[in-house]
Amino acid sequence: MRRLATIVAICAWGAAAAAAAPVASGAVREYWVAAVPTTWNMIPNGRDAITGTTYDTAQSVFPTVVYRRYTRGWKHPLFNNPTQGGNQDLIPGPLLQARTGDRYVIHFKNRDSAFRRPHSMHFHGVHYKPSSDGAYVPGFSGGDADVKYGKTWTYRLTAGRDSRGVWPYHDHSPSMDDSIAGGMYGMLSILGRHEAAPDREFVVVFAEMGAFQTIDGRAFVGNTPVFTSKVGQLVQWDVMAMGSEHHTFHVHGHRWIAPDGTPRDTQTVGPAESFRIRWREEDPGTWLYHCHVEQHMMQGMIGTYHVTRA
Ligand SMILES: [Cu+2]
Repeated sequence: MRRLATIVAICAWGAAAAAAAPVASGAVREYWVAAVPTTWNMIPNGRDAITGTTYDTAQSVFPTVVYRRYTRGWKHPLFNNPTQGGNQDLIPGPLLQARTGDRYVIHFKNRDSAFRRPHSMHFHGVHYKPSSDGAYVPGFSGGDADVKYGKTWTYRLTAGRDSRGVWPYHDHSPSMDDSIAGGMYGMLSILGRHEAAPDREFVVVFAEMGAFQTIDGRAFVGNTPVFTSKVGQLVQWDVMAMGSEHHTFHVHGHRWIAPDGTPRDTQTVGPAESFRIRWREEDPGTWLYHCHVEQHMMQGMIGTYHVTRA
């Protein structure tokens, strides 16, 4: 069953990649997403590989609600992220890909049978009417912002010329505080109309979770995502932060060109800020990537990036 699910997920990602190819006029990107309960483990292997400190499940496991991608009609679950593109399952939510000029149609269902809280999806960086805002304003909001257990809502968004890049989405319902602390967030990834798609796309979400600092909901090397690429590939890092803290994205042995034309190897990112970084890979080896706020790194915000020769 697990193998079947993997194949279905891979096929879906193949289709998504093909759909992301440039077309003459804007395409409709239709996604099916649900809020689902899960029991999440931030440290599946129970240890910090760098210091040797061990953690038991009483410290690392908690019940929560997350976004999960589905096939049409919420029939079958899919992986949220591409293979080796980040933590594939549950946290963060589905990587919602499009190109400028496209329209998103995102069908959302609240399946939070554990807490039966209201939920929603609120998107940054795109154009929409108030009925697709997903943010709860007492006395003003409609069904978009307060989707009750068992109910659905369809969000309609447009990726404008000014939407190129990566953007957060997150729960903005009355239960948003609990939801965001529990991992209910994800990213939109929007390419330019005729822009080359990257060969590898990595999803990095910095967020505090209880006593730990996590990347894609995991803490410490061996638990956080292992990103992989080959020399010669165009790699793209989609980075964002959620919660209440600032983080410093850093990858060892690599540099990129900032918008002002200067080379960099760090970039700060605050709550709900996001950016993407690209380079043509030329440095084989196993490298660290991490938040360079030292305390955050020691509380789990660090992982490895593996580059093989072509
Ligand atoms: Cu940090």
